[in-house]
Amino acid sequence: MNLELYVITDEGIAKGRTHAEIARLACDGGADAIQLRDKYCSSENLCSIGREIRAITRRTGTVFIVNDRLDIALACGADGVHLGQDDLKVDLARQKAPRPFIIGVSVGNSGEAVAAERGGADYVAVSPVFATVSKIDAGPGRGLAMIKQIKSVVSIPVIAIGGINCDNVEEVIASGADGVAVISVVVGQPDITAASRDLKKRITAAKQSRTRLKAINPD
Ligand code: TZP
Ligand code: MG
Repeated sequence: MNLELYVITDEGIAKGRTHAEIARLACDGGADAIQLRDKYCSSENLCSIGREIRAITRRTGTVFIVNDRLDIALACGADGVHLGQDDLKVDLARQKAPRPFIIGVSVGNSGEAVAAERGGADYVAVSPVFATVSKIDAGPGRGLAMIKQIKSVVSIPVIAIGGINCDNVEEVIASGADGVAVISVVVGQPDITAASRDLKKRITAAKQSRTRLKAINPD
């Protein structure tokens, strides 16, 4: 499961592009995972958009996750669901959707991260690392130290989310994140494919220097 560059769809800032178009453009730019996120869409529409994105991501071998809705994720054949602290509990979701179905959980502290892993999560998203305008109720940024702290208490992948851009992605990866989940730095750009490619390149470079540094200084 590669979640290095995890792009979340948002039609509100996409300059007229649909969820499916965002997904296709981001996949073309090398996104490793796409999350369909829409808080206002009807279940019927969400499911049909989900089916479209399933077909797109199948062609590129990209992981496909649905936000909030386990029912929709299962109905449209997605690889997984992403749950917040106020959504369906992870252990209940896991009972309904055994592995290899992927379950991700947003966490804001070590306790939530440990509970998510124990409940059956496959990854946690540290949320938000920096302040963001893309999620109204995200709250203040928790900082890079939270990534390090959560990395030290779980063994599942830790994805960083919130306010991540081309200028700070290197330090986010250097802090131990296994991947970054983003909206505005990709979806809000005129060229989603180029923006994805650029961010992916920066993640790869940051991971290489992290590996080099670890080889020199294992602690
Ligand atoms: N969950 C926590 S922060 C966030 C979500 C969906 C928004 C991330 O968007 P951006 O534009 O990359 O800060
Ligand atoms: Mg949610």
